[in-house]
Amino acid sequence: ATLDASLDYDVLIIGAGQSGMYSLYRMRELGLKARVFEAGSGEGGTWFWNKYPGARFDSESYSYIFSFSQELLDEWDWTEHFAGQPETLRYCQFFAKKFDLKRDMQFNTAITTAQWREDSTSWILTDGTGKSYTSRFLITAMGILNKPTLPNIPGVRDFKGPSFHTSRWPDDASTLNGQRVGIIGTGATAIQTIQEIKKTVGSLHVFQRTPNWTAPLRNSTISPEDMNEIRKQYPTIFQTCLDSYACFIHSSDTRKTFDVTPEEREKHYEDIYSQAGFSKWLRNFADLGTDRKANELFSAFIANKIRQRVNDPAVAEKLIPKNHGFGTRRVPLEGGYYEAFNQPNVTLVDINENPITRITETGIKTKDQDYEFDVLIYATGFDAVTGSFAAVDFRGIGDKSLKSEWSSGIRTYLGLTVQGFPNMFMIMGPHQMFGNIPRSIEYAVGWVAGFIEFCVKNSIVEVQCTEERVQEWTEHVHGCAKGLLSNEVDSWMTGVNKNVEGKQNRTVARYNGPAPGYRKRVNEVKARGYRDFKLTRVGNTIRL
Ligand code: NA7
Repeated sequence: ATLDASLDYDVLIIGAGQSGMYSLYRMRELGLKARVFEAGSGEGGTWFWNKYPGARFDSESYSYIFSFSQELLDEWDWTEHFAGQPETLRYCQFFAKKFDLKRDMQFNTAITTAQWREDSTSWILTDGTGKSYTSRFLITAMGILNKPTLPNIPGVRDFKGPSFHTSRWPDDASTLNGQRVGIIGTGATAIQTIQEIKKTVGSLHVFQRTPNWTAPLRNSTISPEDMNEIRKQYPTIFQTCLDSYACFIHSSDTRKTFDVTPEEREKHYEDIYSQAGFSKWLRNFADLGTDRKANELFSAFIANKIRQRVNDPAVAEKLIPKNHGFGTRRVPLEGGYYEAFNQPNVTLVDINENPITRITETGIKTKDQDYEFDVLIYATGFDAVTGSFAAVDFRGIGDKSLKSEWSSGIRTYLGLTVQGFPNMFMIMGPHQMFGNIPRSIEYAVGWVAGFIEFCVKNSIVEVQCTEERVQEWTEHVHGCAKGLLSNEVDSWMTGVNKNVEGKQNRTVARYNGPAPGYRKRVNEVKARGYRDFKLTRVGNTIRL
């Protein structure tokens, strides 16, 4: 039964990734009737789609999972400190199976419209086949990197051989044995792909527009004994994450770059460089992300490491970023990326020197040369954060479209709700805290579940954030971004994707403040009894 017999469900959830799965779990726990819609044919979201060779965590596996269920923690063993995609997808499947989630999930179902109905205070969603579904609440759990974008290069559809985006990797492409391969892009995805396929391709040409700062991941296996030790550490691991700036296991040094002697500084740089995972970025001196001179110093340190690893000095120089500093974009991690360029069959093509003029039937044409390939790979990223929202026609009060609401800038309250879109909650929405994603998901889903429970208990049928609070939140989010070097650089985190109309200029797409501060603010809204929202019982607006 539903809360309102005229509706199909209490809660509809878009997306069966980790956000959607956990949302379903929590809604069921409240005794609500919920349904998840997923465009893919299986659960897992990011880990379902991104099955390109080499896809893996850049964060420690045991810090990047759900923490809420002791049983789940007890029953799941990680085999690598930084798990590969197949293992993480198995984890997602294990989670779904353990809690029997799939009976309330509908796959191969892309939601195309979502319309608020004022008279019945409910949402109606339609899928690609025209079927519709109604509910009181709506949770968007669509992920921040799920709309792949192809490059805006003429002829992008002309290539006759197999060509695909990394997040749509065909099963039969496997590792591209002996093939002549071209890859466009040098982001985190391309770096993982290149260092894996370099082992089997016949030849590989890497088309680079902007080099990225990357450093060793230093992955290793986890023995069953090690796993038992890690399991004992889980409470500490999760607490460490919650206490840190962006919920990672690593926290920055309390010292600033110029507080220490050059010798001490060099020693710290070498220490963090030799450690696994994001240490180089997140255990760096406190001012890496805010002090230009400090940032230049560490960038120079990494540049030297790159020079030491790449045989051809001219290639090394091309692989060193010149226009942005270390850590001002999400730092990709690698294992053997730079060494790929020492292989005789791998070529770096700097497309600033030699621009691509078009994709042809047989390969890529640049200003100076025609390249022929058997396979073309687009590692060209995503219409991030807002892209998944743009793919659904969301309509709120007065038929207002979400697209138009955000056309002159993202505006939300807490990154969780949007003015004029009642009863809609966003998990990993724009202006929400998302550092370590599972930590952030667990928090956001927990908060939303608390709010929905409150509504059910108090017979509240409509909740809406107010213009005043949205204004305050938006200003707060922009304020948090001030002074960060990362906000002076084009990246998906600053809302830029040159392949997407309306995403040519930088904006603030995510919450840049510290995670504990974010949670404090959002917890306070709950503690105040959600009075910051306009709350409506059947027929009357209340201020509780
Ligand atoms: P990214 O980080 O957005 O990288 C996309 C790459 O594709 C990047 O090197 C782009 O160069 C390049 N690109 C995009 N369009 C073009 C065109 N038109 N021509 C040439 N090169 C192009 O996406 P990823 O998938 O690698 O990583 C996304 C996140 O996933 C990552 O941050 C992790 O959190 C996991 P550009 O830098 O724009 O010059």
